Amino acid sequence: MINIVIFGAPGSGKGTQSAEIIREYGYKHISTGDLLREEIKEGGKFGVIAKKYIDQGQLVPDDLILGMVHHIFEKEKFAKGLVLDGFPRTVPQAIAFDNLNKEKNLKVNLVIDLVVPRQMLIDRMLSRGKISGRSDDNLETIEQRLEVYQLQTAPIAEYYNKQGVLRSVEATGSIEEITERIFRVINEEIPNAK
Ligand code: B4P
Repeated sequence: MINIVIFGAPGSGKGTQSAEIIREYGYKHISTGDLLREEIKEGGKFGVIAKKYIDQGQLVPDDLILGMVHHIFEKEKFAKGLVLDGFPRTVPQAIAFDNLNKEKNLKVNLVIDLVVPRQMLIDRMLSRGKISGRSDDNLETIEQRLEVYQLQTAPIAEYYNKQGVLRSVEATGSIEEITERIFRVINEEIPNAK
């Protein structure tokens, strides 16, 4: 099974581009953000805890996320490939994910870092906020999410760079242009991606 991590700041287009990769390569999608929003909608104990963090622009604690991912990873173990969207988001999550992969003789094959200027990230999330009703797409929470990204998530790039699996992609322009750049990188780095 091939693991592709879609990495980047909030609003960089991770969800949008994951959908394109899945369509093209037939992989399964694991989006921790989507999973958390489903939990919130269901209104259980886990969702109530997650909402508190998300609404403040903070990350949900690692142990909760890892429990959730472990469960989904087991469920999808027969997939041809996985697109991990929004996970890992901290270095401890990246280390835990490496350990989970090692147990199964798997690895992270490629990490695609979507690079977008800060103001464009803010504009994208504000315009999504107008239609999505997402409680974290308002200016105050967006600024907090961007700060948390710099402090807790950005260091993962160096972690994967040391493993030699990180590739940056300029994620500005039309969705189609960005998708083309991403497919090119996948085909170069993983010749058996399909
Ligand atoms: P996510 O759902 O992952 O939210 P996100 O980082 O803001 O990215 P998202 O996928 O929504 O946006 P995208 O870049 O696709 O996480 C939400 C919260 O859940 C986190 O803040 C955190 O609290 C928690 N969480 C999730 N995973 C966690 C983890 N592993 N550990 C701890 N906590 C976790 O797209 C942004 C917008 O841009 C879209 O509206 C899209 O339409 C638009 N867009 C995309 N490409 C574009 C383009 N080329 N041009 C114009 N617009 C574009």
